[in-house]
Amino acid sequence: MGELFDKKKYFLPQLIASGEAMKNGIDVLEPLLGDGQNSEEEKPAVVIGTVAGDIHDIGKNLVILMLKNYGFNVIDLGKDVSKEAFLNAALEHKAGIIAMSALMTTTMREMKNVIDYAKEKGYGGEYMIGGAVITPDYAREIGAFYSADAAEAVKVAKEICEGESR
Ligand code: B12
Repeated sequence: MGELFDKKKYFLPQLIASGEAMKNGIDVLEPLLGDGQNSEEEKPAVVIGTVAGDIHDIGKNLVILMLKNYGFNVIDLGKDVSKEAFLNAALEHKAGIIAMSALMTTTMREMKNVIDYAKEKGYGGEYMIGGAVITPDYAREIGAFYSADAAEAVKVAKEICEGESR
């Protein structure tokens, strides 16, 4: 869909329809994949959302699907999530990881705002970020772990739990 959009063969209505189709597909897959209860030891909670000003959520939803399937307790805050909402949910659920998605160059900066705000308020967990515009360098720069896709997100989340450093 992304490639056809870039080539101007598809337009916004098709993209919105693809987003809906993806969501419906995930709703079908999720119960079939189980809840990951049998997988290894108990994993910490992960609070996840698309940052403020950004409504792209297809990639984030794939990351959630994979993390849940590997036994993580994922709290999905949805899209256009404020820094206050990220922090409040992380504290409420005692989350070990705040995970953020951003698909636009304009909204990726919000990730740093969330991290600065959470640190200022004393949150001691880790951060994991992703989305098409995010690079490993940017993640390092703002003090977050990076993952390029949903499968790698599971690997990175496991490494965070095992106390690996960036
Ligand atoms: C689908 C889409 C939309 C849909 C979104 C539907 C939905 N429910 O998400 C709709 C039509 C709503 C949309 C709207 C807009 N879009 Co749009 N959209 C796209 C498109 C075509 C595909 C994005 C996508 O879903 N990819 C598929 C998923 C699976 O990939 P992904 O998100 O990258 O996720 C993977 C990884 O990145 C990673 N990942 C993602 N999140 C996270 C999070 C964590 C924690 C981790 C670890 C990993 C991770 O894992 C995922 C799975 O492997 C892209 C173009 C492109 N080629 O990427 C443009 C694109 C992102 N959109 C763009 C723009 C500009 C907009 C609009 C502003 C357009 C407009 N003028 O209104 C609005 C934005 C409104 C807003 N405020 O957010 C631009 C952004 C440009 C930029 N660089 O800043 C792009 C790049 C298109 C372009 N070439 O111009 N869009």
